[in-house]
Amino acid sequence: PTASSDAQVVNESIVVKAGETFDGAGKTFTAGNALGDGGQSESQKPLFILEDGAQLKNVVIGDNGADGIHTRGDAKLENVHWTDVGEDALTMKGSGDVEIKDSSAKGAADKIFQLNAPGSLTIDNFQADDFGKLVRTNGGQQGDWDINLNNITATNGKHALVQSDSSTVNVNANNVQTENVKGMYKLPESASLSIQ
Ligand code: DGU
Ligand code: CA
Ligand code: CA
Ligand code: CA
Ligand code: CA
Repeated sequence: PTASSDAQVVNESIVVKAGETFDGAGKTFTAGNALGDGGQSESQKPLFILEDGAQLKNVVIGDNGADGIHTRGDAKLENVHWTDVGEDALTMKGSGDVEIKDSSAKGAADKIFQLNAPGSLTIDNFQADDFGKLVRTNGGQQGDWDINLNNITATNGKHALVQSDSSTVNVNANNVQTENVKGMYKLPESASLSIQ
């Protein structure tokens, strides 16, 4: 999908409360200046904050992506499309299991998924185009992360598909198709990587 011109401008992060579901019905949400400009400044705010157990579906994040989506625990996303990722697309801020399916992201100068708290990230049926890294665990940090990539198409990646500094990271890749992705898996020697 492309961003629609009648986008809802978000100037205050939308909080999806614990255990609740936010269904955007296919609408486009774009960040207003109060959240940031969609560039690489680290001080930007997210359009959505997903509390523990929240679900987000049928949402297009439009052409100011600011700091995207923050998760605070377990979360499920379905049919979520970033048309021009801002500083990053989604950050795990609290530990939990995050599942993303039937979704896409493009235009990420740097990272798409930033994992700052331990847990699992499971992605199924996802298209990534024009990005720095698809998945990055927090730079220089150790943590137990399980990263599961299923049915992924990734094109035009500048740095890596998955990059981690954690010696205990586990990466499982099942049907990952790439074209012009540089670096692929940048992991410590002791990490576990399984490619099917
Ligand atoms: O370098 O935490 O890029 O959450 C360490 C920092 C950095 C984060 C991250 C983010 O990794 O600011 O956007
Ligand atoms: Ca960042
Ligand atoms: Ca961008
Ligand atoms: Ca960020
Ligand atoms: Ca960055």
